[in-house]
Amino acid sequence: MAYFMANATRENCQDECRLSPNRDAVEEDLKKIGVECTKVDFDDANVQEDLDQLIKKYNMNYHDEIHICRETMPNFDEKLKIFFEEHLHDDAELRVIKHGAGYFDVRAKDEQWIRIPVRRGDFVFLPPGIYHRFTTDRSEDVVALRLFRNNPKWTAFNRSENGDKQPIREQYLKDVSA
Ligand code: KMT
Ligand code: NI
Repeated sequence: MAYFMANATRENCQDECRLSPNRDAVEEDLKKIGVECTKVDFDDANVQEDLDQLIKKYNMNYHDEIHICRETMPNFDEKLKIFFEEHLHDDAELRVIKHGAGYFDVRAKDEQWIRIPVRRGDFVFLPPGIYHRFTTDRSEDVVALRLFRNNPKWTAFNRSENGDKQPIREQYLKDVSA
């Protein structure tokens, strides 16, 4: 279950970072900003059908696999730093967590961060133009499927740099203001 999160730094971002008292974010909170979450059962023999359905529903063609792991990913600390920098993309970010656990943080309308904890079987859809960031939990070992159409535009535009100037940001704000 997602929740509105406390301030996080690079040092504590792999902890839960809950507000005290906790404040859950409900499906409606996520819907308002265009975020969708669902589940896939990797322990079901028909998991490929579930994945195919998602690929079809979101009009994707392919998926690949990314292993975010301290042991195997070169420049792990640098990569995590990039993932956790508030950014947006021209294309949607669709991820299914196959192994491990982490957190997707997304900006709510009032600029608060909503934290979406993810683990094996969780699917997350982040619309193009939404500000977000990602971190693994302290185990630092996540395998994720990335769903995409040909040549996805996942260049990260950081908020601290030129994110606000991207046309997709304007489009996104228009879409969620309706
Ligand atoms: C991104 O673009 O922020 C990512 O791909 C995050 C890692 S996927 C679990
Ligand atoms: Ni991203």
